[in-house]
Amino acid sequence: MSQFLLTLSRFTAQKQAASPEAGGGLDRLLDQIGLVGKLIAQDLRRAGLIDILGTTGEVNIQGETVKKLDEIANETFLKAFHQSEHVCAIASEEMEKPVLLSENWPQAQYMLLFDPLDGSSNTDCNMPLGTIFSVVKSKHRDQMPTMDDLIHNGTEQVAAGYLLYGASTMFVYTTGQGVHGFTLEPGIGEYLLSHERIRIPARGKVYGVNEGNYHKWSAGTKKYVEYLKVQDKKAGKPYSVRYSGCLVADVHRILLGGGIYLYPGELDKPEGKLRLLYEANPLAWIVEQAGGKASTGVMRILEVEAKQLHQRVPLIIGSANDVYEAEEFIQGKCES
Ligand code: FDP
Repeated sequence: MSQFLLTLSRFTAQKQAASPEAGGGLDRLLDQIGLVGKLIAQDLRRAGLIDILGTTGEVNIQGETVKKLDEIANETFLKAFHQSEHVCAIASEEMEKPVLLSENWPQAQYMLLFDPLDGSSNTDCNMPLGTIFSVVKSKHRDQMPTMDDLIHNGTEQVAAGYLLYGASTMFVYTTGQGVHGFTLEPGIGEYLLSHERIRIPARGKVYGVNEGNYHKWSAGTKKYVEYLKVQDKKAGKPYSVRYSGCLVADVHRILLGGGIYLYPGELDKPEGKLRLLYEANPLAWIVEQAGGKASTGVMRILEVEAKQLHQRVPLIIGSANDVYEAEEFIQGKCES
């Protein structure tokens, strides 16, 4: 816990002042995402008491059943960013196409991509959920961005982060100057700095993967996961499994304590399940900024060429030594 009482808005304003080259308004944009997070957290807290659990009966662009809370969280983002000074375009997991906010142009130069409610299978059983966001700057100063401008590589992000709705609500972000975590103090409705300059251990003792998919994996992925279970006290094995079904919660655990999260490609689905632009890229930047590593198994996530808004990518993320080792297995360079 930080020694000082520092709110998210004061902290981001101080960071912004220290690096004016980042461009104005990023601090206010992060603050607005924090507000969205408070509203979503409030809905989640009351979800069992009002009629917002279950599905809407619709299927989203990903072919997934839309939960009522997915839709509510997405709407909250739309309301918070329409007619605002913050962003000129937004894209979401829940929307087939981006929304261009010409009314905010030219004042707003940033574009926001997000997964409004990550881990939505957890909604109906009071388990952790998250929101993931990625911010990029519009390339053109003198013209409104087009829909294609939202498709960018991870190295172009200017801010990235997530909200974790667990026992407490946390806001974790990076703008390329380390990773900082804030915990929502519900009594006063403020995020207070609780985890300054998070560093991920170089190696951990935990792995997170949906092992029900074992028979769909490549031989290298199978061998790696088997290797983590070998009885070898000196090497710190076997590792423990921790998998909540919420990417944000699983990566957050690893960010703080070390280890590895995998959502690998599968034999008949080599692209994996997770989305590059608003899931893998922001989490990859966060983990790299904390000293960890994020890979597809064969290359750095942040360098994957973005071709489509809802592009999927395999994700192997966590402690640098663990991810390096996983890559060796996946690439067939290591047998045991
Ligand atoms: P969900 O589809 O429930 O929104 O974002 C995708 C995601 O959740 C991640 O949060 C989670 O880690 C993963 O999918 C869970 O997928 P499996 O059910 O296939 O394990």
